[in-house]
Amino acid sequence: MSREGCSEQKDLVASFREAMSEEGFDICNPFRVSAYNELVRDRHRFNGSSVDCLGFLIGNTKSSWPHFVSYLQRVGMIKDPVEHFCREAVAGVTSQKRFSSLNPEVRFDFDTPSSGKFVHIQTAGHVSGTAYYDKETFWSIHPHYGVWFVYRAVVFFPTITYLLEDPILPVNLFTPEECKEIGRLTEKAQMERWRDMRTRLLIRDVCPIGKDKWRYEGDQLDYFYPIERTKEEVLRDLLDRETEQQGNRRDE
Ligand code: B12
Repeated sequence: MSREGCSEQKDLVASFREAMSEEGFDICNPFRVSAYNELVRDRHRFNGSSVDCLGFLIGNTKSSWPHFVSYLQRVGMIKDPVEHFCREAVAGVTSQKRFSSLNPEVRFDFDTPSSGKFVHIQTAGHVSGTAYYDKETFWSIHPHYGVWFVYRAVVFFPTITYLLEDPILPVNLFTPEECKEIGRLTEKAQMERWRDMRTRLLIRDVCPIGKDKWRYEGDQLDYFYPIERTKEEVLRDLLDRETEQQGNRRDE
């Protein structure tokens, strides 16, 4: 491995991370795509390249919410605003000349198997060293955020050979009791066809890691766990509040 190549790649990682963080994605970790391909089923592999290429796992914690709110205020009421926000924000980075010239390919967590672009994002999260994927509970657990984060996308750079050191693989931080409780609640949620948001929230609340600092709150909690208000109500409240603030600013 050439030392220049490796330090160049470290620069690429640093600048890609910074650009993603400016868009609200505070999780952005490189991984060896062949390590991902070795674990997943054939149909979930990334076949864009035969070489051992570089990928990035993109995600966010609750810190991204203000970025989403600004986006919403710009676009107004639309369907699936989080998906649109993610598409636009990721494209805001990958379309920058310094990255677009490297021909990145993006896959989102919501890309379905039938689209041919599905990525098992939790495996990418695992091999990037971000969070341990527990195949028993279907949850990924991060050492600081616990389960209070989401994965958004994977960006593949098919023309760039992975030259970095392999990330340290994360360890399972769930206790056997937590696994059992998550399993029990997941069965309940399945019986309810995932319709009762209170059960879904109970599942996420089982593990104490990161809860104090990273658990969603306020509008963000109500949006992702519409128990107190519907998603539409949360969006409308956010937009009404902005209109009100604009009015106040004009009156000052
Ligand atoms: C389909 C899906 C659902 C379905 C079914 C979930 C399921 N696991 O079966 C439904 C609609 C029920 C659902 C619900 C929710 N989901 Co969901 N969902 C997904 C989605 C789109 C695909 C997951 C999937 O199909 N898994 C089934 C198969 C493919 O996984 P598998 O059997 O383990 O097989 C793979 C691995 O075993 C791997 N593998 C094989 N050997 C090895 C060895 C090692 C070491 C490793 C690492 C991997 C590995 O190979 C296989 C893939 O080829 C992912 C996003 C994504 N694109 O990945 C989000 C995702 C799993 N969901 C997520 C979330 C947050 C939720 C909800 C909490 C949402 C909510 N607000 O309530 C709920 C509750 C989930 C829960 N567990 O309680 C998050 C989880 C975040 C985290 N910290 O783990 C994800 C990652 C989305 C995201 N944007 O972050 N979800």
